[in-house]
Amino acid sequence: MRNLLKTPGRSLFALMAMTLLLFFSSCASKQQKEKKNDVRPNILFIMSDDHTTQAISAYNDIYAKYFPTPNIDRIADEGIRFDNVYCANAICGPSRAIIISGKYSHENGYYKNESGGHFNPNQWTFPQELHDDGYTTAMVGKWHLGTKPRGFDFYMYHNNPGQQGYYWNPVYDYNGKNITIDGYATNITADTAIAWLDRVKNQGKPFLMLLHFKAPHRPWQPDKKYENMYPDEEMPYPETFNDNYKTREKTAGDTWMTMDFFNHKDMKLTPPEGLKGKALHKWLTYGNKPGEAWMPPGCKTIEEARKWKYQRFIKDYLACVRSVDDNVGRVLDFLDENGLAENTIVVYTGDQGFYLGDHGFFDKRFIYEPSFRMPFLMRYPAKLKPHQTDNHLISNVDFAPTFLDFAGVKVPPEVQGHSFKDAIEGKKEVKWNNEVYFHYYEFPFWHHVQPHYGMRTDRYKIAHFYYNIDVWELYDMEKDPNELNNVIDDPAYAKIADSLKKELKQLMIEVKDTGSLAEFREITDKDFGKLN
Ligand code: SGN
Ligand code: CA
Repeated sequence: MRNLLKTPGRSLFALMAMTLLLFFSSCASKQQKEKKNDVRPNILFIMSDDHTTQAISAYNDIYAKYFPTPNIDRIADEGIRFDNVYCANAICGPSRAIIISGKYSHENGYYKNESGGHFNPNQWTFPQELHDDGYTTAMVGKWHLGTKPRGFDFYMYHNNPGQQGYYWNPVYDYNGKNITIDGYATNITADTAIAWLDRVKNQGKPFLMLLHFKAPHRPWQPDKKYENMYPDEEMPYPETFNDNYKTREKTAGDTWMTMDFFNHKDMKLTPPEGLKGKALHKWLTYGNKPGEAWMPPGCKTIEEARKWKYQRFIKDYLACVRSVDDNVGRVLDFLDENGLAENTIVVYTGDQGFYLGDHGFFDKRFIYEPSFRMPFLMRYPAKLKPHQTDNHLISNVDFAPTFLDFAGVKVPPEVQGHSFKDAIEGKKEVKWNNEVYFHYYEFPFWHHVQPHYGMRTDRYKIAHFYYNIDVWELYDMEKDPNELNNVIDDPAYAKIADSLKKELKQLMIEVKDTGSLAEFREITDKDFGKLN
């Protein structure tokens, strides 16, 4: 201030500075005021790990009679069930990275789980953006990206080695501090989410919560209360349970994810007494590798063994889903009881699909429908009509820009996805995706699925498996929705194959996945480092 009086130049500068300061402080207080009446929607993004459409009754699954999901279904009944949502890489960490960054794996740099390194936290993410734009933000549950979550006022994520999470007595990183909480992870994750929602509900700011259940991921351990409540009946088998992999011998026919690859631990067998350390580990994981297929007690034929393993697996998986569904119900009740339901966008999804005996598999990874397709349900009573179904082809790169659009926040140009808000609100003249893109890299661990890229259109799916084979596949989804007949060599499809290959090439240019096959293989081979 003293200098102000000395030289006219300086005083002018100081005056300007003061004016600016006053201007900004008035803006700030305006913002504060605005925040008080901030009516932008809250966003509650619920994502389970490996929960697939074939185990959600809103999608009319074959298990609905025995294991319905009434609470998850509520989101669809009171909002929209999306039937064509796909992940751009059907594996956990990479799918999560795509969702938060709005970019494909080759642009966000997070390609694989196994030796996939850490998600680069310096890049743009939608939670950080919403946080910067006045949202109060939290993430609870499975994170699985190695680096600490950024852009969250609160986080608590599974932080055991590998970050897969434990079902029982999970270890979490709680806002930077490692803690163990006694109990069952699905319940604890929901408890923590509800407690946080309760803390922020009157802050006068909209919230974003990522609520990520570890369940129903392997090793499929249900809560005690559901452990012995299984129906006695045999669970139904999916239509493709006995797939013989004809026309797909080198791809679907050459994996380590058939019923033969369930290990002793998956099947909850009791280890022989006295086994410890390495020997115990070897016994528990026996089944993981080729040549380790074992016969369950009392089974005489391979057919019996396959069915026995499927039954044990599916009942555990569905019992894990039951806890997820209960806890989704608790969270929805909390919104109701606190008058938050109307203005909260609730999404329920899984990080990819999953094989529940489909094609004779468990696990995911392939571009085939059961793992490529994601469940996606959305409710937003203030703006979206109930009882709707939606058929737009949507990719998980589109989630981030859609949330920003609903929040009225500008989407930065580097984001590769597109908002589907206008499309689902029925606005005319909306140009929408003709295809969804896919690229999977991890090989051979886990489960020996050949790296491949491809796309799905309304009618067709085309994919190129390229790591140490050179195989193209083409499916006519209208005639062959179960993808049992690869028609790439069928002369009747020659023209279509040709034009789809061209379309795919064009799409790869558009999404900037233009590396050579040798470069793609390098990604598969490269050790980017381990989590934790
Ligand atoms: C673990 C599982 C695999 C699974 C991957 C990836 N093995 O490694 O079966 O495919 O996770 O799952 S386990 O015996 O350690 O459970 S993902 O959901 O994280 O992609
Ligand atoms: Ca997963």
